Amino acid sequence: MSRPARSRSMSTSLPYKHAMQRILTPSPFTSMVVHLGPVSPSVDPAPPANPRSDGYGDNPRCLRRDISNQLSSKYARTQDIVSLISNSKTLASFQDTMQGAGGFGGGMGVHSAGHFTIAGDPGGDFYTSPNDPAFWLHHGMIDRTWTIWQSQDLAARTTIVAGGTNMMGGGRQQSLDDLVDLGVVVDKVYKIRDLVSVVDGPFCYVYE
Ligand SMILES: [Cu+2]
Repeated sequence: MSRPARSRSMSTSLPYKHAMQRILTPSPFTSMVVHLGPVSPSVDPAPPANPRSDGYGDNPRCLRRDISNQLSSKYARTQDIVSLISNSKTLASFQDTMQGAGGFGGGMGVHSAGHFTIAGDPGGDFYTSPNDPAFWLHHGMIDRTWTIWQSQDLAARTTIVAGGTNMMGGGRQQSLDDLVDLGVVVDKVYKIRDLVSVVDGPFCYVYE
């Protein structure tokens, strides 16, 4: 659900250029080493090229972030999240608003803004951004936001999908019977309908 708009953002010149790139200041991740990628780096200076063309080679380097509140203070405020949840009457509009599908001219969605608030390497690389631990905090909030939206009309909103089948947008309309194959990450191949509830199927969690 989250990938297409992000890709669109990554392939477009950013309206904001951060002034500094830094190694992390003291924190649990100060010495964290990143291994995969880069595939589509967005930082300057760019990390060294990966020894393999697919980005899967070992390429040890320091985790870097390029944190700024420029985007989060405009597009990822509490009021933006409240508006997203309250004003999205369909899943398609929820997704498009969350992604900022209108492009930079119409502002950013909370999803894109969160990613560019972290930025850096690998956080600013579409293909390897999950290797920054902060990615999971951001996507946990994305999931929480979706779950709150879903709970506003639970029965109806756990039996729907919207959007096309291509990761970059487009493709034929998705179906609840389309398959989700996560490759080496998960052995089982699920249907989307198995994954649209946080308490049924393989998931069992709620947000407080
Ligand atoms: Cu994301």
